[in-house]
Amino acid sequence: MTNRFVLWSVSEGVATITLNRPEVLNSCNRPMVTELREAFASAASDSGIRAVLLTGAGRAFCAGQDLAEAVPPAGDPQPEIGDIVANYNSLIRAMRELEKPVVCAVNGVAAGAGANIALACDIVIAAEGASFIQAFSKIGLVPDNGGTFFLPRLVGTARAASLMMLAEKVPAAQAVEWGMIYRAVPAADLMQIAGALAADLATQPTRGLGLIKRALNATWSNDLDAQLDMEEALQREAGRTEDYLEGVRAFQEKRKARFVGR
Ligand code: T3D
Repeated sequence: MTNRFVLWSVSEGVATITLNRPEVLNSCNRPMVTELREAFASAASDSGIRAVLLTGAGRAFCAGQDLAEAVPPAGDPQPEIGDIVANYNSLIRAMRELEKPVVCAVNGVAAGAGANIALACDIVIAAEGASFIQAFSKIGLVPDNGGTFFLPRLVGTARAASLMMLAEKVPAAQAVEWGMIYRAVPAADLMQIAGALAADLATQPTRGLGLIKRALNATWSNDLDAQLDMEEALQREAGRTEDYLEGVRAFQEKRKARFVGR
């Protein structure tokens, strides 16, 4: 994996992925999105990795698409931006298909694609000074990176439509109040709190957590019958894991469980 624009480190079962173009608020050029996707693929293929922590370097989480890359030199024809979006789509699919928990530590502004990359994570914790902006409409574009999927499901259509059409900044506290993210914490504590959460998740029953993620992915399109059938199938799978037996034994023996992630 080449690491020009994305930092990658692994410790105690947690892969920390850091967007690293702080001079342009970690806005995404194509190689950065490719590196990010590769990082999630590495997290998927390495059984030693049991949780992912995603954050940004510097004062921002991510300002979305690198607009310097998107706009052609004066006089050149209008660019075809479908390829840029297709690259993002592969990233969002990789994030949602990764059957391991992804914690996002939003350290500053998350705008455009950056906001929706955060919303594609499983548990989002933001610094109190961070904010979320569906910046797309300001430049004549449509929310992408799954924004039109995640946001209305998180906050309802009325709020989603307003945020997308007005491109208003949503401060972290309001994002919590609206159910867009999980927690807002003091900036100085963000990495400690998010890191401890990811580290704890990395000691939990990884297969079970992955199956929860699969069920949550499906619940937005399944009807009740289909979801009940899916729960039954997933529970059969979870019931065959070593971690299930260990969890029950630990309960019976009144001790802390030692989960191995399978
Ligand atoms: O090809 C396609 O476009 C399709 C894909 C689209 C997906 C998208 O994400 S579209 C949305 C793109 N993002 C935006 O429109 C957000 C643009 N940025 C902003 O609105 C503001 O920068 C922020 C609200 C995020 C933060 O404002 P502020 O005042 O804290 O910082 P700033 O001064 O605006 O930015 C600091 C530097 O970062 C500045 O560079 P400089 O002047 O110091 O050399 C600025 O140009 C640069 N920067 C910020 N955002 C981007 C960026 N450079 C390139 N691309 C950016 N998106």
